[in-house]
Amino acid sequence: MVLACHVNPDGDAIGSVLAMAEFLKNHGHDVKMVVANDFPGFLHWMPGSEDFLVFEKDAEACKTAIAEAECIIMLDFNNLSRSGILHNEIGKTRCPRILVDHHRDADLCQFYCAMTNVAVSSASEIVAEIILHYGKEQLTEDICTNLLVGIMTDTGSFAHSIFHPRTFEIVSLLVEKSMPYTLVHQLVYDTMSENRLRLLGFSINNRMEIIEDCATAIIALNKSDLDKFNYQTGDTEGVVNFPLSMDKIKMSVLVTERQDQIRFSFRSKGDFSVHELAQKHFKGGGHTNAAGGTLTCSFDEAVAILKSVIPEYKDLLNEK
Ligand SMILES: [Mn+2]
Repeated sequence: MVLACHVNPDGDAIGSVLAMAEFLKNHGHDVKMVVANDFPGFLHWMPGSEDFLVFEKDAEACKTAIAEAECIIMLDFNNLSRSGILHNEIGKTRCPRILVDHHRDADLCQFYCAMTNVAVSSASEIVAEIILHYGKEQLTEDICTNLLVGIMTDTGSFAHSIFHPRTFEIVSLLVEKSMPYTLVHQLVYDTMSENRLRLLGFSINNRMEIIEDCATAIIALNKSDLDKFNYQTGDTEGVVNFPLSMDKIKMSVLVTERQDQIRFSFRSKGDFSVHELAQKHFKGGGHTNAAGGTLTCSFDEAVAILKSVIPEYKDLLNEK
């Protein structure tokens, strides 16, 4: 059995896969975990994460695992295209694919079976429900720690994306057995390099632009900005959230220049759907308040396209 998560994995992707993998192993299954590229350093401590097969580092092992799988479970993404370079390998297989996800607009044709719910905090929350279905005693310390990371990171430490009290009930079951919550929080959030913190300061001070009449903030970082701070994977994680802490801002967008594409990260408050905007204009999507997208064009063109799209949403962005 192969468990896969999306390219550029975050805490929820890694946490949900690790927890599901351990649960299945505890029930005698042979499980391999695959991901397209490495995950950020602040997730490397997560129990079991050293067993991930990373395509970027070991393509052959990933290809073999996927080719031999009798079943592939995809967690925290809902379209094969989000699995990055794994896309081709998974696409070649004929085994059943199972989806466990919380993003909007799943392409259900790609799956044999789908557990998808957009009204939960995270894929980790769905995995917790699946495991709890078999009983509380199935929760081990490592399962709890990994699921806690997933829920904590996808909700910004329980600040958003919580749609019902059940999330807190699950979290309370997890913290009973997990590593101490304050330690988990510290291991994820208090691990910045000096460069990363300075990049955050630079992003806000030097690269944040406010579009007043659209209640929007844009932070655009080109390759030389990132190089200046010796950018490492994950260093821009969370940067997009800061502008939303301003009262007057309803949408925040981070644009970053990557090797062969321009990446967009969108966040919003309230009912304004960045999912729809990202889907319509930036070949992406995600959730109502958090979405991503990419364009393959120059950095300047990408920023220009963004700035031409935003005014279309002026009325919605100004709704109280
Ligand atoms: Mn997620």
